[in-house]
Amino acid sequence: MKTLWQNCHVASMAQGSYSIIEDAAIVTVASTIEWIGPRAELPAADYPQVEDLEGAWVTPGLIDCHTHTVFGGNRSGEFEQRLQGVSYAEIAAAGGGIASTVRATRAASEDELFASARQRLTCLLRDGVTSVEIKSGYGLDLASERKILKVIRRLGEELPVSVRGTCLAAHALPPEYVGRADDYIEHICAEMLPALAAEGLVDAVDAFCEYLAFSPAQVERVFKVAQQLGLPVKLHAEQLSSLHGSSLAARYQALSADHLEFMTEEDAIAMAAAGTVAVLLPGAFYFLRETQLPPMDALRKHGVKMAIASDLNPGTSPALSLRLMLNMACTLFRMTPEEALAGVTQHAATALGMGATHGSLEIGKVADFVAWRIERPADLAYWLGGDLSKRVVRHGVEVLI
Ligand code: DI6
Ligand code: FE
Repeated sequence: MKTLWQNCHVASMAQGSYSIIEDAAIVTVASTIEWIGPRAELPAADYPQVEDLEGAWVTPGLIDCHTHTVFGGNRSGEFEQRLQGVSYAEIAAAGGGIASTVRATRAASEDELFASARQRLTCLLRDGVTSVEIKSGYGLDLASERKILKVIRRLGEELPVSVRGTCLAAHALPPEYVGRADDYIEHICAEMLPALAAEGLVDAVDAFCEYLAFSPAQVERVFKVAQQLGLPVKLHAEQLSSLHGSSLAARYQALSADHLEFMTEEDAIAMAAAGTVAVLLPGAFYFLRETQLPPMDALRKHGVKMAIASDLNPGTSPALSLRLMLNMACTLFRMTPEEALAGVTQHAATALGMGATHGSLEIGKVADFVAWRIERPADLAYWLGGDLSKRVVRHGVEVLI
């Protein structure tokens, strides 16, 4: 089916800038953009279907490149405790924190996990998201990680969104392995990753490199196995302290290193050279009331591509709106609305290894786009959440969410 979409302005986000086309037209054939440009230059042809976008601004479909959408329970009770002065570390020591989500996730059936994750993912989709990455990491044993990764695959089959599944088995130490972190890493490397990869459940491998999680040496063992399995890697790095996990990630040609508040200029240089995207997560920064900003000047100076994501998770970023993250990236991290939008389109696509097909509106790319009833692109970072009026097109077909 060939469709002409017209009466719109486009922020194509090609090369990571607005790249505005005023009074634009887009021609889609099946799921691909066959032509895009100023309407005055539209090739004369027979267009069997014409859609009037009524002056909307069209952007690429938004891409949330870092989420932990699938988990059991939630931690709003801990949120109340923290507001009364109990620290994250104290809560964790009392069996709360990630461990409580692991218990709830292990206890939940696949259908229960699917139902709760679908609700959260639907919130993201209503905000214009057409691609999302979802990590495992609240199972921490083979059967539970498999259960989560299967739910992630099913979300991609049943909802109108492209889903990438990342194995984050190295997220935290499961209770069975307390005091034996190296043994757990060995279990991940020898059993979990090979089995889950063989079942086709893993698109990328992630780990949490932090003094309260896994060391760079332990992460490197996981990366080596990922490499042998032909899987790209990503890393939670420099969120709470500087262990130079981002430089390690760069050495393994990681798609991205994420969080990064405590990274150094040397880390930025290594990431730029490797093409590793910096995924910034303002929701977690905000929710934990952090004060150390990512080194924005160093990232810009060395040309590291910056993405923005929700980090949707029950402990540190219960964020159900990617557009709200755009606002936070601007207000908290001093990004420009243009940088922020590039961070949830072109650079987010690159952070998922989808940059060649997604993230910008160009001839030959996948026809995932949103037609927003806004006055200018900066509106997307300006409004604090809310359900902006929009039409969402995925694979060339309008989706109703
Ligand atoms: N970094 C985070 O902020 C979350 N995971 C991670 O690697 C914390 C997840 C949680 O508290 O449940
Ligand atoms: Fe995360």
